[in-house]
This record gives sequence, C-alpha cells and structure tokens, in this order.
Amino acid sequence: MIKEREYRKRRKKIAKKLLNNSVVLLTSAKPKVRSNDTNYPYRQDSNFYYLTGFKEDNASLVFTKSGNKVKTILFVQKKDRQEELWNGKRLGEIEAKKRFLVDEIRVSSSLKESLEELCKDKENLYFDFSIEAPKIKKSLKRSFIAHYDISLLIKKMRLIKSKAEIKLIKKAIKITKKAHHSAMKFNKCTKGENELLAKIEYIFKKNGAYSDAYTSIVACGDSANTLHYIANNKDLKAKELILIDAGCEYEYYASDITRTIPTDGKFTKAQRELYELLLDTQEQVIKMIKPNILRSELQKKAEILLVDGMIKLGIMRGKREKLIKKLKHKKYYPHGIGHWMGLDVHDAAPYLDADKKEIALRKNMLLTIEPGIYISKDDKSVPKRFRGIGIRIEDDILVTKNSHKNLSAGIAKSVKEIEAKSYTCNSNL
Ligand SMILES: [Mn+2]
Repeated sequence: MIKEREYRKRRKKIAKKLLNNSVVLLTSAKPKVRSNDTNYPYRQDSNFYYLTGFKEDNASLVFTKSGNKVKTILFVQKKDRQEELWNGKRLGEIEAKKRFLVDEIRVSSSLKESLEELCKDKENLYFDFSIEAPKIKKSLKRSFIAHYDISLLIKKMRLIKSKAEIKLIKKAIKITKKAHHSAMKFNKCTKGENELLAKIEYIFKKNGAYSDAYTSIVACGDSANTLHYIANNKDLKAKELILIDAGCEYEYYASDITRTIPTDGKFTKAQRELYELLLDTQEQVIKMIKPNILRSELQKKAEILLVDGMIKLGIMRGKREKLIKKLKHKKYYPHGIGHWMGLDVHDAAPYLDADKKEIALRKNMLLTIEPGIYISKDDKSVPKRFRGIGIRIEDDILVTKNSHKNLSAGIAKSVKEIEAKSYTCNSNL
C-alpha cells in the first residue's frame, strides 16, 4: 500500500512547480454509463489517484498558492444513507479528515461556491485540459490571466516510480505469472480461447486483482495477426500457437505480459524457429536497458535482429539496411518495442521532453519490451510453414542504477520451460 505521506510528498512536489498566485483544480473520473441506468465499473482517474489515493467518485482536489503559501483542499462526497444503500459506503468528511494529510476537507456539494472564494485574486488556473476544459471555463465567472494543463506536471512525475509503486507492480506481475502458468498448463485440455481467458481471469480475481489492466487477448493461430484481437471466441486448433497478452491490475497498478504457447504443449519446427528468433531478439534488447539508453535505440536493435533473422528463414529477401529503410519489416513487426507502464498499462507519462527530444531511460522508470512477428495465413510471399503464425513476447522491465531488472523473469518463456509446463490430459482439442 502507498502511505498517505507519499501522496502528500507528491502534492508538495507539484506545488513547488506551480507559478505564484495559482489555483489548481483536479477532479475525480466521471462514472461511465454502460446502458440506461447501469454503469461500467468505476475506476478513479489515474492522475487524481496519483495525488490523492482516493477511489471515490465526485471528489476534487484544489491547491491554492500565494507566495510560498500552499493550501490543499480535498472535496469529498457527503455521507448519504440512501445512496450508500445502493452504491456502497462513502468515506465522508469526518473520516476523510482523519485519513488524508491535506490542509482542509470540504464536501463536494460546496465546490462551486468554494472555487469562487479560492480563486479570488489568483492569476493562473491549472486543470486537466483533457477532461475539464469546457466545464471549468463555463462554471467560473471570472477569467484568469493564464491557463495551464496540470496533467503535464503529474504525468512527468509518474515517469519515475517510487519503492511503494514498484512493490505494487511486482505484486500485479506475481498474480499475472500464476495466470500465465495456468494457461500453459491447461492449454491441451481447453476447448476455446474464451475458456482459457476464463482461467486467466479466475486467477486474477482469486488473488485479489479485481480487474485486468486492459482487455486480454487470447488469440489462437491466425487470430494473433490481428494486433488488438479481443473477441477471444474461437476454438483452439491443434498445432497452432496461442498468443496470450494478459495482465492484471492490482491496487491501481498494471502488469502487462505476453506469452505465446503451443496448443499441443509442443512447438512445431516452424513455430520453434520463429519463436526462438523472437525470444533471442527480446532478450538482446532487454540486455541493453540501462540509464541513458533511448527507446529508439531499443527499437532499432529489435528491427535489425528481426530482419536478419527473417532473411535467414527466407521470410524476407534483400539487404537488411535497404529493407529497414523502406520499412519492409513493418509488414511483420508493425508496432513499437514497448511503452511506459504504471498506473495505466500504457502509462500516460511523456516520451519527449519540453524540447521535443526523446526522454532517455533513468533509474526507476518502468517499461515493457514486446517485439512481435506476425505472418498472415494469406501471405503467399512467405514459406508456407510460417503462415498463420503470430508471436509476441512481452516482459516488464525496471531500469536500475546501472542496469535493469526484468520483473517478469519468473514467467516461463523458453521453449523448454513452456513445453515443460504443459499438463498431459486426455481431452482432445
Ligand atoms: Mn504492452
């Protein structure tokens, strides 16, 4: 768990970056309607959560800054017996005062009039442009000299993970590891992609991760060549590979893991050749990770290794430099090498600095490394034995002082490890 002191430390850090004579308004995520009077499960906005650790809806965080004086006020929902009967317990302002290390707690219903008072004499208004712009401008009667996007400051802070954050991510990965190992074990006695997915989600929930960090992908055979295949509803077929991209969210922190496993528990020769090329690529890229390396260098390395390998296997023809220059490899490896991960699976931290230069890796940044090879079943330019194979291998990597740590290294990945996990059962596919 992240302690209240840590949230206060984050708020103090943000406050230091604010201009004098400022007000900051951050609001909780709005509930999303699924249909009629039924909502999707509520999830707090990641930036709001980062500064408060508060999971309730209809809440706001306000900072005021004049000179060196900063005041933080958290607005929370009033206790309401009727509302709580239907929608669950609320903390309420009395308990909120005990818990949060903010200067003041007020009730959400007073936000509008409070803002009029708090904004008096202030010149600068900070808020999250992506969610609040039109509403804020309308609701505040007075105008400010300048508006700033507070989310940019928060997202930048989110690049570097604290000890407590890393601990939660490790826990999420630990649960996800169990889920992937269960899929490896039961692949032979599972009928459909949906059934395998259910096994994975069962493990997530059973272990206290009540949500996935993104919609899982369980894609057998050619389905894996649709990058965002989330239908997960086809039967598993013998002698095919299953690409499983699934990671749970634990206490708001993501894990993001992909493994590709054979339906029969054993790779065919062609599958193995492609798999080992990709695995070697992924491992070599991971080896490069240390402070000051750029993501684009990792991308380049992956492209070189994959193109060399694909030329060797007769999938691509020509000279490596020319093929890469003409982006020919994009047909088989169309996506990036990886992304930041944290409160969001694709963590909303920036990739470029203020000068539009690429941000280099630093200690306690966390990113995924996930090269892939996708060969459509209809691609006549590729030797037949490789058609209809899609493979991705993805791990979650923490940048350390001089090197890196693969936080998901414990999840079976080599051909030998994956084949050894497969459980023998009598049910035919
Ligand atoms: Mn990913």
